[in-house]
Amino acid sequence: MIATSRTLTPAQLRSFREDGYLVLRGLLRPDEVRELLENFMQMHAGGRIPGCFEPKSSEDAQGDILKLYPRMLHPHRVNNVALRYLLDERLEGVLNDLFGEEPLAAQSMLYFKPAGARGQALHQDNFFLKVEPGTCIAAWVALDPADRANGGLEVVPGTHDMDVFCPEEADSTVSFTRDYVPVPEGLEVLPVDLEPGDVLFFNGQLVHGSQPNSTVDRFRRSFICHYVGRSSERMSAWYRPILDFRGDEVTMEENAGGGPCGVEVAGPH
Ligand SMILES: O=C(O)CCC(=O)C(=O)O
Repeated sequence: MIATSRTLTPAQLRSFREDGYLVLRGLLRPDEVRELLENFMQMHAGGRIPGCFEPKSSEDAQGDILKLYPRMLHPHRVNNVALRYLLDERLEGVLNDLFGEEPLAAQSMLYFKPAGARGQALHQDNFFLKVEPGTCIAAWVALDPADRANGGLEVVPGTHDMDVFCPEEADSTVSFTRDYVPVPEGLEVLPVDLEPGDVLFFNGQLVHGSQPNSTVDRFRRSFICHYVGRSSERMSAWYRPILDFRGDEVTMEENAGGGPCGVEVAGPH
């Protein structure tokens, strides 16, 4: 499909270009949020889905709640509800405008992030997706209120047009992932509070992450999708198959190099 729709206002587009992120409030309706929540909780209740959802038994989890509620990787490959929302036409319209061309879908994830779960250290998505030229864009869909107490998303405005940084090692007591990008001098971390149905779009250079969920009784569930523009020439093969918004597979050359940091990254971020 050609990028013709103009979904966003000029001010919204300008804001995305200037800050590297944009929040659209209430993009999904309450009944749609409920549908997604019911869908993913049902999948959770169904247990292990090889390659997508790999929870441990209570015994093996050894008190780590994230081992009972690990994130789902690429649920759209095994679940039609996830696929439908990954390829939702409202997201397509926004992404058309943000990329300035046809968007393609590379990834979906579902984070349960229950009370007590660790967060995800600051990082840049394009360190992992390795999209060239250009970068990827994430659509982070809040399914619960996401705030400072339950480990909502944090962004570092000003990093969105910087190069990819070589990560350091994260503190594993507060992050379940390994890589950590320190906040560049002069910039600040900004928490983005969201309500269910709000969608945060951000580009793949923007440094972002989240703190632990410090509540005792609240999930912070989010459906997270990553997209690339049609004119991208190379990216990590881990995200194949790439789909257009009709659901058809699109081929793209593998970006096989180690990236600017000289590290092989093959896998989720
Ligand atoms: O939702 C989170 O806590 C972090 C998600 C994230 O950083 C990502 O999807 O790249």
